[in-house]
Amino acid sequence: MNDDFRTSLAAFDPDLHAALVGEEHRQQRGVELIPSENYTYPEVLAALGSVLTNKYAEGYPGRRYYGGQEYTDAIENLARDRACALFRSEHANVQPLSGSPMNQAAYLGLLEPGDTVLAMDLSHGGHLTHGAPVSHMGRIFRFVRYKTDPANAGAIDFDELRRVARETRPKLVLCGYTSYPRDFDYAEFRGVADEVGALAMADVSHVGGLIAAGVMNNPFDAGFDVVTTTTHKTLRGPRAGIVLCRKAFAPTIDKSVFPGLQGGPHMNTIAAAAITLKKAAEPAFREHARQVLTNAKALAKALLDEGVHLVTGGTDNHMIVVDTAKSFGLDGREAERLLDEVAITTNKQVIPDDPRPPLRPSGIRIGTPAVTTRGMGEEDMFRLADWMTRALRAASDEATLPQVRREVEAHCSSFPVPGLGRLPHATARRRPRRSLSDSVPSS
Ligand code: DSN
Repeated sequence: MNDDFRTSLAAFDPDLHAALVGEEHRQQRGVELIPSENYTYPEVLAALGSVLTNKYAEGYPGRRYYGGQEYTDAIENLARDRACALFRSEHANVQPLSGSPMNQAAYLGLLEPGDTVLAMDLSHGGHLTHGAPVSHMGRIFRFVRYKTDPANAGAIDFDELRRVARETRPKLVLCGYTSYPRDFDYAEFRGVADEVGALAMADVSHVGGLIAAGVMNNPFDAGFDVVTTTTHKTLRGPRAGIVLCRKAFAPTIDKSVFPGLQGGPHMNTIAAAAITLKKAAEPAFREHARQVLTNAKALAKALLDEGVHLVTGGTDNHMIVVDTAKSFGLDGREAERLLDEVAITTNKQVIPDDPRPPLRPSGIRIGTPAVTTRGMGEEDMFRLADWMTRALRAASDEATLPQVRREVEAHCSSFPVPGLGRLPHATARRRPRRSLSDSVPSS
């Protein structure tokens, strides 16, 4: 926010201004460990706040339903070309407004209502849009499940997956996750899809940035048909989605996104995504992605050294799933709350075959993209593990939590948040007591 805008907003809408400044302070003051969050680039913030938000651009470059598209066409083409180059894809649709519509557009384009989809079990890491019964997709399509194998360090149980595929003959084999700390062998999935005549689709939203940087496996290298990714997680961009696909599926996917599911694309967001994709092609981004993985391994090791139980016993990506029930005798909601008290933001998370309900699950999910973006390294991960374990062991200990919070906030003051300049004083009275996420499942 520039200073002129701050002054005029503060005068016009002091309540909104106070909340916005409060959020800026919250982001600066504490540690962000939610694995799907990140700090975007100042250039992205500028594009999101640009005049592109004024423009309607239904359709696609060269065939729009409104005039005045000479610049929007150029912007969307840049985003599409950069996405294709980065992910080695033959086609990209950059219009999905976020992750859920992105996956919905892919399913609705590729499938008929009632078709069977083989996807990851939700408690083993699958996403709501991968067919949770509470999602509309779960009502439209028939989702059948594969799981991970705890006895084999959380690897996908391909014997079981193949058996379910042979029995149910899915039209689509979907891989991807929102809470799984390992990489995938995409060729194994492709092999199963081929055997039963199914399409192969991957939702790589969590690891899109790591794949773009070449530090994790790319499903297109295994011949996948469709790959979806959000742009705001490891990619560090605006909140949006991209559907990537082989050329043969391009007309189907494009028709499904627009006019099938959405209206006017958000051209300010597409411009921000184009900037993000250019950044992701730079050598510095590859270094950043490597550090995200190094930090995740360091944090996992430090927690393991403290005797903490991690789902799958570690991590190969940016994410760690902590079994807080087994480690600290705390459900995920209580663990999330205690960590909030010390300015470390995490989210409660179900673990494989969790006996507890989603609002009081057995674990939390943490990840290293945001802290790495902020410049933290392995040494800082050891500090983080120490603060987390002290807070989670302190429970109702009055003295420990404020002490840990002071240490966290003092440390964070040396790591500026990208895009935040000099901050005005926050208005403490405006701080809400609890987050709305209490009433919504965490994926
Ligand atoms: N809500 C996202 C996440 O946190 O992983 C996925 O949609």
